[in-house]
Amino acid sequence: MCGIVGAVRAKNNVVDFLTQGLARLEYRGYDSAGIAVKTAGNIERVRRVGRVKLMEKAAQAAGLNGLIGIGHTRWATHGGVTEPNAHPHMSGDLIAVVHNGIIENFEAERTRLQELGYVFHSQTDTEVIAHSIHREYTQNGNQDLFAAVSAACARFQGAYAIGVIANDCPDTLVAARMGCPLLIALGEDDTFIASDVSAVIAFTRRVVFLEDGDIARLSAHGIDKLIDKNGINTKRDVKMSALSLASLELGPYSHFMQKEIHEQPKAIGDTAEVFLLGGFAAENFGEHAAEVFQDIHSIKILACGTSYYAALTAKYWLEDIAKMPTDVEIASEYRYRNVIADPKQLIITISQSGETLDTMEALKYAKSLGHRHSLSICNVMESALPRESELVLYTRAGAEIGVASTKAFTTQLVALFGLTVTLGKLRGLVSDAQADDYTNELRLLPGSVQHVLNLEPQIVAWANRFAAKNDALFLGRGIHYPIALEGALKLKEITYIHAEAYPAGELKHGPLALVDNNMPVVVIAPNDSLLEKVKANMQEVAARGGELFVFTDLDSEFHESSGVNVIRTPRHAGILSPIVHTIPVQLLSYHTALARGTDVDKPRNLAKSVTVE
Ligand code: HGA
Repeated sequence: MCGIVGAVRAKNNVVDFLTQGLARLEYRGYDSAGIAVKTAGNIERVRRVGRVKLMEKAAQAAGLNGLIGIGHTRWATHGGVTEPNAHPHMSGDLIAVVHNGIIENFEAERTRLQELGYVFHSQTDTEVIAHSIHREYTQNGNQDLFAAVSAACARFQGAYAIGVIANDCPDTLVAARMGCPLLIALGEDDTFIASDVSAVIAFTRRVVFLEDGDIARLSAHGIDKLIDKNGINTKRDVKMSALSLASLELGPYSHFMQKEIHEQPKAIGDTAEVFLLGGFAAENFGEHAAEVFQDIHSIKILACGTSYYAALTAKYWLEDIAKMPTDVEIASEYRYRNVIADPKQLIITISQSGETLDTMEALKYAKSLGHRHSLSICNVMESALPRESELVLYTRAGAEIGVASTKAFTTQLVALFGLTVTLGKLRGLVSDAQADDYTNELRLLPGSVQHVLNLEPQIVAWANRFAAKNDALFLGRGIHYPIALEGALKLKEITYIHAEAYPAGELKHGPLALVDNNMPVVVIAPNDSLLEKVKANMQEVAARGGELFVFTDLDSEFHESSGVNVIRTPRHAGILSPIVHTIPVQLLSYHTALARGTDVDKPRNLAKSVTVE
């Protein structure tokens, strides 16, 4: 959440990089955008409420030009969505700052700085960063910007990634990271900072990922100084990013969400390839994974949002196939609970970005309690969670830009299924013949997903009817209950229709009271052992005038009738059925959002990569 960029260049105007970079990072926050550039005169700032495009036009009209600058696209945490609250924030005309994160002790800092005579112009926590650096910088005459940022950072509690420039220091950009992502990118005569690699990839592929506590001083020629959390001079490896520019472009699609839904056969196939080529081998998860997997007797999965639903689905597989007791918990709840730690319980964290702060803090908490083993399932290389974990499996979904997660979810499921079979084999519960069957299921999966994508026209027809509704219920049973939860979440996120999901058997214990002819009820009802139970639950809805929208399989004998609409997937996908049945609920939400005219890729109040608590 919140995207930050910055650049110090030897020859070229920074404005084109700042605006292009912010456009790439807009999925991280889109309340307001702004840049600050050291021009031939002072630092000049352009900020606008709304999208980067608006701000870019204003920057062009103002003719901003300079070799050093910073930029920001905001997802507000402290203070409303207003221009005075938009970043960059300044202290006088001397210091300009962009910030991603939350300064938890900002009230005490603000009081201290006000007592020193500083006047605040915004409601943000970020403004204390600007004034605090100003104070350190000017205390003994303008000194060293790097030292001032270090001294100021020592005062802050909370999470931040910041970029700082000073009016009288036109060759130096200072960057600091604590808990929020930040990287440095090295060009020929340019040095950049950005929240993620998508912002810089059009300029350079050479990147340095900062670690928590790092503070760096940058010039156009690279990193002049870098200290770690202990204040020790350090060096970080330069990595070549493999991210493709094409993966960041829309191509023939109207929305990133649409593109990402349709990329699923490939993303799933790419992720499954880990197990198709490497077998269900422990080494897929790290060099010492076999020892770790032998040393555990249960699993706890910590995650948020869509990743949490992937975890709930995996619980069924892990307990059924690998007989591994599995607990699933929302990361932001876990971290504030008195937990009884178990060193033989493997902690798994799941996060698309690998930077989700709640999940990260939950992992740190688990480790502090004495959990010895951890595994992360993430989609972004070099992100924070894998770095903090003993083992990792990267999903190969490619860049996911749409705020509502789609291909990240289904590839997480593939990874979790691969983990299940791997553990099952190691524990002697999955024979070679069974493993071969699972391999075949994985091989067929991209094709099954493609077949469901081909059902899109039928789903569009349903979506047009959903568009007029205010509420919806999603039902599933067993391993398809988490898919009902994911369907309801997708609908809420991008259509703003109030949606809830229940295990179908739970309907009569309360939510049935909501059912009338205005309440569409979506049922995930594949042909599995619970089908007859689900059918009985559907009768309860039909008897009360509710309209049913049933996603089922070819062979499960449902008949369309008044109040019962049916879409069939072409084949029952067996153990991987939850993955296949995710696709229709994604398409239903996407097309309902189109029919309602909402902003599919940038739904209100949300942003991707949740790096604040
Ligand atoms: N706290 C700052 C930055 C918010 C942020 O990083 N969101 O992801 C603000 O509210 O402006």
